[in-house]
Amino acid sequence: MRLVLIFGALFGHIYCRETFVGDQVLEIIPRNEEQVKNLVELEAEEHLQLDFWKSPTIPGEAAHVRVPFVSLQAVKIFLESQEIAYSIMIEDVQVLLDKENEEMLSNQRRDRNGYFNFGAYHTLEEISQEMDHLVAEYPGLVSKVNIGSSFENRPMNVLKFSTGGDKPAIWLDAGIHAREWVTQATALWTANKIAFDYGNEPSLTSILDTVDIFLLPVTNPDGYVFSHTKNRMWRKTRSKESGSLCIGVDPNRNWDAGFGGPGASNNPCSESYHGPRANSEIEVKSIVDFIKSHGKIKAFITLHSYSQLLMFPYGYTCTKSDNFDELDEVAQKAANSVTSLHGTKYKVGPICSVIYQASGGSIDWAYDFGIKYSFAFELRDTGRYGFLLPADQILPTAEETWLGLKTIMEHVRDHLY
Ligand code: 0X9
Ligand code: ZN
Repeated sequence: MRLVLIFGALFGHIYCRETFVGDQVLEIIPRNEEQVKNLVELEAEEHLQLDFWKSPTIPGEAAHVRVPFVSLQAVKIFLESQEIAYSIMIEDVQVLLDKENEEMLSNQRRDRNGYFNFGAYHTLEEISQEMDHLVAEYPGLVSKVNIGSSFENRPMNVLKFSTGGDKPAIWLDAGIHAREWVTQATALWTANKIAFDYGNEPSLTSILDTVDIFLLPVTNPDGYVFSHTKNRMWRKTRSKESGSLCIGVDPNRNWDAGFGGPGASNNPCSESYHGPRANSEIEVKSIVDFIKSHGKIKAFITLHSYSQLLMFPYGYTCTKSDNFDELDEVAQKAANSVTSLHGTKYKVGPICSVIYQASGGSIDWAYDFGIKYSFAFELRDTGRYGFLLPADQILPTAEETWLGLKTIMEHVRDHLY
């Protein structure tokens, strides 16, 4: 059996999976506007194949970039010639991937009793199975709602937590960006937590006695599968468009909120390509349709990684939202809840000031649609591992995030409108 697994791993590596041997992730800190401009220009150099994990913004703020081995020398020479300070965040991306793979192949993913290991990364199939298992285990509370299919025809299944009746609801999604693996894992842990705590933990119990919760753990299933089987760094959907060789759209630039504006690209090969039109991605459209037809969604929360941020609208504009003060207060309180468990520090604010102007994002759409409690989390870490967060951080991440989510949900419960 072991041998089969080892050969499977080797075969996967050599014949179909993209490797990142010698790729480094650099942390680059521009000192002044001139250096920011240089980095923005560097980001636009297509031939270098740079993967900006965190884009340059303002002087003093770090940018993170994965540099393919073949471009390393050129990039370092460029940075040194411009006297831009940088350090190596990840020495060799493939070393981390090998470790991750080894863990995925070992049998740590179910414990001795056959129970699902929430502290490991899982394939889409395993996640689906566990969702079914949860529905079977808590039939009076949890059900599965199919809201559509992905571009490659995979079902988009939402877990509905409801104590019955026609209640207002909270929406929670994860994994709209494929490679942000800690988010899908956190969502699944959260699903299990909600089911287990109902009737046992007073706060969650009172929340579910007042509102339903809809939880979509894998918003971008095609991308997630691709990130497991072909390219661990995949972010976008897997949709194809005639006239371009490049595949996929950034599903968090595809919502009908300032669509096509600043912070999105019209280049189909870009990692932040907004797509041919708003809602062109069936994954986005399916959520929009579901939320519109439900009619009583009062909060919209989305999980991303990484950077440890808790954000609210707007991203497409830098003007303040109507209930800015309330959102800021709730977010601050939720971030404090997150921090209370393991000391993980979060930054709080509107998308535009906390990261960058970014149009076509989900929470902006939700907010303008009338869902006034709209938040985006960026989970751990701040860059040591970035998207490649080791599996041993899944449980602490999920546990602390839950405290923040609960703080928001309590506020929603007490402020139904
Ligand atoms: O750029 C993004 O879409 C998010 N950052 S990530 O590194 N996870 O890709 C930021 C999400 C902010 N939300 C909106 N732009 N609505
Ligand atoms: Zn993301």
